[in-house]
Amino acid sequence: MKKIVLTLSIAILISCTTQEPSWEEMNTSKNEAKEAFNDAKYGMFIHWGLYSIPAGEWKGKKMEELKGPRVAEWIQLGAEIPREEYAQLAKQFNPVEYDAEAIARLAKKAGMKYVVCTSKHHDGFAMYDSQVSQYDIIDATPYKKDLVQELYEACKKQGLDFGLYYSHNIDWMDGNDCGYSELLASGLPMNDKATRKMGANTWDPSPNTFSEYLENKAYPQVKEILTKFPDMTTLWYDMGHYVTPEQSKKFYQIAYDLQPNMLVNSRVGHDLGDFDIPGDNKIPEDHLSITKPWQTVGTTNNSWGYKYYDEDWKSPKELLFWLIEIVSKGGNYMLNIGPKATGEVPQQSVDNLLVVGEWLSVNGEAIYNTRKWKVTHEGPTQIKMDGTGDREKHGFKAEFTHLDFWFTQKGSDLYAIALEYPDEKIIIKSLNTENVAEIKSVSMLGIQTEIDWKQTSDGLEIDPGLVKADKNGYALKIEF
Ligand code: FHN
Repeated sequence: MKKIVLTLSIAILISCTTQEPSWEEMNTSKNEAKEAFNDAKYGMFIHWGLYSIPAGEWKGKKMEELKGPRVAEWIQLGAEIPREEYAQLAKQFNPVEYDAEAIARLAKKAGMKYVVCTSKHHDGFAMYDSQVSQYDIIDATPYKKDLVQELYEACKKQGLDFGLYYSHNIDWMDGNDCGYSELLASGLPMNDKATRKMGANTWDPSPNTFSEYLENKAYPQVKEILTKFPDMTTLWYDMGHYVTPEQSKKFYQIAYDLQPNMLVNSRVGHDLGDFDIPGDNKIPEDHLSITKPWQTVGTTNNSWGYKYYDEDWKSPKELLFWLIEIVSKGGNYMLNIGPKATGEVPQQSVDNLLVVGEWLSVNGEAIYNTRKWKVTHEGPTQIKMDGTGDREKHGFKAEFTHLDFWFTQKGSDLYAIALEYPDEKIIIKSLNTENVAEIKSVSMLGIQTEIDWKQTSDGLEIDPGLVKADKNGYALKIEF
């Protein structure tokens, strides 16, 4: 009898101690990782896959003449390419010019602190060596090398943090209709994106069910990448419009079980992310309403995947604006490159990234490890960034003035960042004697020479004739 009671209590004890942690517990346990995420500020996103072969055109038709979004990685849906026909692209995928080390060096030189690469996008093709599916870089292409592994190692070598993108919900090869009909049948509420059936394979869905896809491909592949690539800092799920709360929880839990310190983005679904994504190419207007760490993801032109005719490159100045505006609002900016099918990174994106990197090598102190201040920006230039389509349609017409300043803070120091140099006396109004404490010193990052300044009830007055620290702008360090 005693033995039975003892066995029973041990069983109860084990079941209590092995009880799964709640989402709140898992999320809170990542607080240190969230601080590191908030410190990093700037990283590289890489969209690369079979879609870089058609590069935005299928059988003579460009993305704009096809269905769905205009971004090149959506070509399979856009042209409703049958699964087997699309899979033939793998036979041509041989990126002999791919140089993982050069990409990692580029990220480093560009001032980026981490890299996140697509391990599998919506087309369902794994860019790494997967044992779960033969629709992968090793089994299906002549390249036969694990290019994610190469990048992972190159990033480690450069001291860059590493993360992976995984399209968990949409998989045009194996994901049936992305769970649309199962979600409908479940009676669970649909979010408005899901009701639009957006992204579902309606032209040639795989014969298996969505649940089978989850069990046999998505969950195992997520486990696989997390096992193959240890110490990741972020796992980037995408377009989780049709996943149920239970499925989102499972995707989160798998991540936590294998890499407990890694952050999962909000697109896992159902508000279970550790950090938020306000939108693609979107800067939040009301950043104070975001309670989690957040990240804006952006393109260097208008497409994520390589699109041969997209020449609408964001200039270095525009990219600097995105970075500064986001960082002044407390966010993190992940900027994309879309390598060609050969592995080569489009030259214009390389050039523009490097110019931003030069600016950061002088002014990085005002960006990295900073936090938002009570004022994010002062000055006449008001720019709204409302998504990929919006930026593509309206272009970028802003002209910055020497009166535009963005602010960040670190400890008790404040930074005022400008994209234009003054040719007359300037007053930084937010730094007037009413608004801030007495200023002890003002210096320009990267410059040894003293600058003339005076703090009055109107603001911080700076005399013109500033030495140019970097041609694209400067940052003032203000000490109290
Ligand atoms: O559909 C994808 C798109 O192709 C790209 O991967 C972006 C990156 O944030 N995410 C989805 C659209 O939001």
